Amino acid sequence: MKSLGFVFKIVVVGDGAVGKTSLIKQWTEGSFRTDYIMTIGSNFAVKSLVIDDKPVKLQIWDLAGQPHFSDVRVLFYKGAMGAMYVYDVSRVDSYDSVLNWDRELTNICGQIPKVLLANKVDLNDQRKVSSEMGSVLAAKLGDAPYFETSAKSGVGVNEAFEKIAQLVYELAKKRQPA
Ligand code: G3D
Ligand code: MG
Repeated sequence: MKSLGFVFKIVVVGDGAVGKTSLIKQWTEGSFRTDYIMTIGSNFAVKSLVIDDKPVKLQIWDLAGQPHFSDVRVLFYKGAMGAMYVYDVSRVDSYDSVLNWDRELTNICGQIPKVLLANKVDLNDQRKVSSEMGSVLAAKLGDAPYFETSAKSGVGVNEAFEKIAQLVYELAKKRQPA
């Protein structure tokens, strides 16, 4: 089969202000293109990387203020091959929301690879959600890989994006005829 490379749609999901846009910016800095899709009210960024010596393009969709369970939300999720769930370690409510986000996404996408990001770990003295709580949630998400990140310092950010790319790649490879 001719190798055209892969394009993967990845959605970044979580409550407002947890750092989704900042994480995407941090990861794609210097090597990205963003497009705004007006009908969906979302930005997406594209970044190329190489996995297994193969060119892979990640199309990262950034959830903005779309209302829950609306038609545009469905369009946002549709075709996603991987998901990054983000919460803010200084806000327990954003941690509690993750399972709701997972329910909403799973309704539309079924089971797809996911990773969990505990963001803003640079805010040490304001931290309310422990690493243990993070691990418990990751287990509930079907043993999703768990990362502690800071979009501010950059800690953990590459690792999280590379992990979701790897997971989606492995699944796509399995599904593609040799
Ligand atoms: P969202 O896209 O999930 O809504 P944003 O979140 O990326 O817009 O971030 C919301 C606010 O949190 C921003 O602050 C941003 O700078 C800040 N932020 C994001 N990630 C981190 C982080 O890892 N550490 C710290 N300390 N702050 C972070 P402002 O003040 O610009 O609204
Ligand atoms: Mg945003």
